[in-house]
Parts: sequence; structure tokens; C-alpha cells
Amino acid sequence: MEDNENNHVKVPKDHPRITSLMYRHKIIDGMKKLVVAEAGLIAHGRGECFDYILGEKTNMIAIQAIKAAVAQLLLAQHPVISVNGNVAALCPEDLVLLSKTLNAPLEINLFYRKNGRVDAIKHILEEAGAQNILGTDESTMVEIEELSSNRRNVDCNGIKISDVVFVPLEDGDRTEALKKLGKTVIAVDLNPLSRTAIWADITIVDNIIRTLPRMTKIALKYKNYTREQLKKIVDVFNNKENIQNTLEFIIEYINLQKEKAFNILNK
Ligand code: PTJ
Repeated sequence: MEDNENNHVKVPKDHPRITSLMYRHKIIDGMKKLVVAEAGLIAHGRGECFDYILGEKTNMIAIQAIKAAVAQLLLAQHPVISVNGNVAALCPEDLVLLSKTLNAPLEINLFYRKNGRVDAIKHILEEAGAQNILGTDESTMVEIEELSSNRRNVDCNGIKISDVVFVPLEDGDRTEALKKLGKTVIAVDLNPLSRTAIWADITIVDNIIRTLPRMTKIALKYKNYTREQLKKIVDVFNNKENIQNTLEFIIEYINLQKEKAFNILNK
């Protein structure tokens, strides 16, 4: 990792938590460039905490949810990928690749609508190869009444007319509002108990940095499937079981870590 002059730290390449530190610095740099909201740092920390108790790996339960999500997005008439500051800072290239593979536009939709943030996010996405980013032109923005937060401002060519919305890491109220509008919501959230996780139709409990490349890989395969095959994948998925299995996975993981810690403590 590069020397970060502002923080006066140099993280050695062999640091055991190098990946986690690298993404932290992406979030910090993103905040300095207005891409990430100040609260995005706290959201990232909460995510790290949940990732820790999931073993920082994509488990089989999440893979099933990812498969259902990709199938659902390929079946959609108007799929949209909603982008906030954290996701744009963490994995802009992966967002662009997924958008192109699924033929689903990216729409910037922010909770904290500070001046300059939309432009900063547009810039980082364009640098990563994005074109025709929605949510950036005031003349095409409309409000969805069901939402009181800034997220009610949506693009009339995107979320407004969408049937399936992909919402990577997010605050809870929008998923509920989008559902009330009859949309299918796919969420990525490391917290399996968040309102987003509970309200979504398909909840991927995984770190967005691992989820997006996996989705693209699966999308490339599923693009050759028939609609019937894709429907079958969606139909066998059950989000209640998904959340339940994830919670059981966490409990088992913590018990295992407890045993490991006690073995050391008892020496
Ligand atoms: O850029 P904006 O203005 O749209 O704001 C974005 C944030 C994330 C600040 C805003 O949506 C927010 O405050 O979200 P919350 O309510 O903190 O929820 C974020 C959720 O994402 C939490 O449940 C976290 O556990 C989860 N999360 C954080 N990092 C990741 C994550 N989930 C998946 N991958 C991550 N890397």
C-alpha cells in the first residue's frame, strides 16, 4: 500500500490485514474527494464488524443468493443498479463491468446529497469506464412520494420505471418504499438483520467487494440460459431461509472462534 502522507502511515505489504486496510483507505480517500459521505466511514466500520463474524469469506448461502440475484436481474425488463458513495469508492470498475454484463444502467442515488457529491461519483464511475450514468441530470429527476429521505429523487429513465432494483449496501427505508411501489429489490448487506436485509426479495449477505466480481462471473454463464432456466433458479430461492441460514452460520462461526480463543487462553 502506498504511503499515505496525510495519515503519516506506511502499511507494510505483508501486514496480516492488508486487504481490509486497503479498502479502508479507499473509503477515506473517497471521503476526501466527496465521493463518500462522512457517515459512510461509520457504515463501512459496521460492515467490517459483520464481515468479521462471517469469517470474511463468501459462504455457500451467499452464493445461492448471488445466483438468484443474477437470474432475477437477467429476467428483468428494466433492471437498475443503484450506486451510493461507498460502493463507488470501493469498487467502481466492478460496478461498471456488472452493469455492462447485465445490460443494467447505473443510477447514482444518495442519502446524503451534499453539493458536488453526484459529480464526484459520476467522475469516479466514468474513470472506470461508465457511460450514460443515470441520476446525474436534474431535468430527468422525479420524486417518489413513498420516501421522505433524499433517496426519493430518482431518474425517470431508471429507478422510476425499473422492475428490479439492485441496491448494494444501503439504509433501510428505501427498500421498504421500493417494495411498496411493486419493485423487486435485491440487496447486498453484511448485516443480515438490517431493515434492508429483511425487506429485500433477495438479500446477499456478503461484502460488496467480493459480491460484484462473483455476480459478473455468474452473469456471463447465465446469459446463455433460457428464461425457463433462470425462472427455476429464482423460484427455488427463499429469502426467509436465506436469512435464517445466515444467522445460523454466524452463530456456528462465533462458537468455533470461541473454542479457538479459549484453547489459546487456557494454555
Ligand atoms: O452515499 P450515500 O449518501 O448514499 O450514503 C451511503 C451510506 C452507506 C452512508 C448510507 O446508505 C448509510 O448510512 O447506510 P447505513 O444505514 O449505515 O447502512 C449501511 C449497511 O451496509 C450496514 O448494514 C452495513 O453493515 C452494510 N455494509 C457496510 N459496508 C459494506 C456493507 N455491506 C456489504 N458490503 C460492504 N462493504
